Amino acid sequence: MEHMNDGWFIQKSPLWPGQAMSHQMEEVLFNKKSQFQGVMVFKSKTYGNVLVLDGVIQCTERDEFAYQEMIANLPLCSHPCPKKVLIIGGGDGGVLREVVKNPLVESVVLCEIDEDVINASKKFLPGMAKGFFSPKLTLHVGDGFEFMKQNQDAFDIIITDSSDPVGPAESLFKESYYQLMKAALRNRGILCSQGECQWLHLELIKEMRTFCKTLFPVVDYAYTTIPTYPSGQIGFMLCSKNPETNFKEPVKALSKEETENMNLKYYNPEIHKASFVLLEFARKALSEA
Ligand code: SPM
Repeated sequence: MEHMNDGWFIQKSPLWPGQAMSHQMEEVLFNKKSQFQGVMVFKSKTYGNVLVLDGVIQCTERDEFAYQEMIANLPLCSHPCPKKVLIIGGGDGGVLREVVKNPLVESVVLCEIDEDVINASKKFLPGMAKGFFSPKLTLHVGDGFEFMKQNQDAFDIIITDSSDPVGPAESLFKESYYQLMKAALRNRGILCSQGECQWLHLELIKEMRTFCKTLFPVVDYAYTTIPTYPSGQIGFMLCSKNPETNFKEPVKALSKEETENMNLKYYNPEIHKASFVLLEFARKALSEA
């Protein structure tokens, strides 16, 4: 309840010191301490239903597409044949919903550690959770590290849709996790991971980019804008095992018709290219990394 005051949800964390964003609440729909974290869904006044884990907004019905479409399509449209996809995390189902839209994708494994997130999302975020009903899906409730140890050289694409680097997701921002993803990827595989915010976490992004460059021949960083994440944006770390990958130029540029048929509201080939153009202070810092 520390994040709620007088009908407002206040997003405070040591990860963004000295700032806090608030959303007016209409009703708390779900609130439980799961085996791993606090899981809450509330109905907001202007952003629809909102999923909160350990006091931090994960997605809102109004702006979730800005994140889910980008973390899914940046890697998918950078790979010539993304047949087998693994999603680590992503228990709300939104990234899954985007991945299964791609006709080249034949199968998807979603590995989420917290079943309470999946169940709450199915009930209160049906627009995101509809991915769970795709015949392409194999759902694995369990630990991503353990899953990848058992599944090496298996995937064309690995997407890590995690919460922030505190609590259950902390290890997903470490080199040992990227080593495991590298081993779980096929020969020319690509990964895309939640990569935090240029305004808030530049040191962490630099550190990650530095160790990624020791593991992969191609590493790049892109971002999306999204009102309900602190400072209004979040980034993606992209790595490829294929030295010929150029993330900035989609190998598969979706036509206007495909964009419409896939019901995309944020991603298109121009946004794909533009998302790698960094703010000057970040470009400078990362080019030194
Ligand atoms: N499928 C949506 C899950 C979202 N995963 C990312 C959540 C990040 C929330 N914190 C953003 C803070 C940015 N510094």
